[in-house]
Amino acid sequence: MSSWYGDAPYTYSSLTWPARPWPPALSEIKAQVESLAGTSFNGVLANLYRDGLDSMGWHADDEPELGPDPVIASVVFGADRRFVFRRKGDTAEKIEVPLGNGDVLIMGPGTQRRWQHGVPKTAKPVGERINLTFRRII
Ligand SMILES: O=C(O)CCC(=O)C(=O)O
Ligand SMILES: [Mn+2]
Repeated sequence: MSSWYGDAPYTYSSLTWPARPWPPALSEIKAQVESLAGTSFNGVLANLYRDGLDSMGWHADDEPELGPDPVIASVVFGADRRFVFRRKGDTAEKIEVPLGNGDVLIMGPGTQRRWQHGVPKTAKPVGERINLTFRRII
């Protein structure tokens, strides 16, 4: 389950999300991740993983409206889930980044061009997880 907040519309997985005003809590988090990432964002995709069956398949956030080499900041709340990277050209090796409640992952230049990432399903009993990915629509 996802929703988009931002100054511009965003097309993601063939769906177009309209521009939507920033709730105060999200603009506060945005300001903090902007200072961590050293760049500015104008939208956030919020994802809710209700349990271990909710997942995110392999993908790169490389839509044209993010520009040629976007920086994306990801903030996690709630349950621990596996967050995994694999190279676009060599998918055998997986690199897992442990992300827990309150963690921030900055996916810097080159990440979306060269890597895919995803959050696999898990059979373990896990609670809800919310992920915020801050993006810049050009
Ligand atoms: O939930 C996550 O940690 C990743 C979400 C993600 O990759 C996305 O929204 O593009
Ligand atoms: Mn992504």
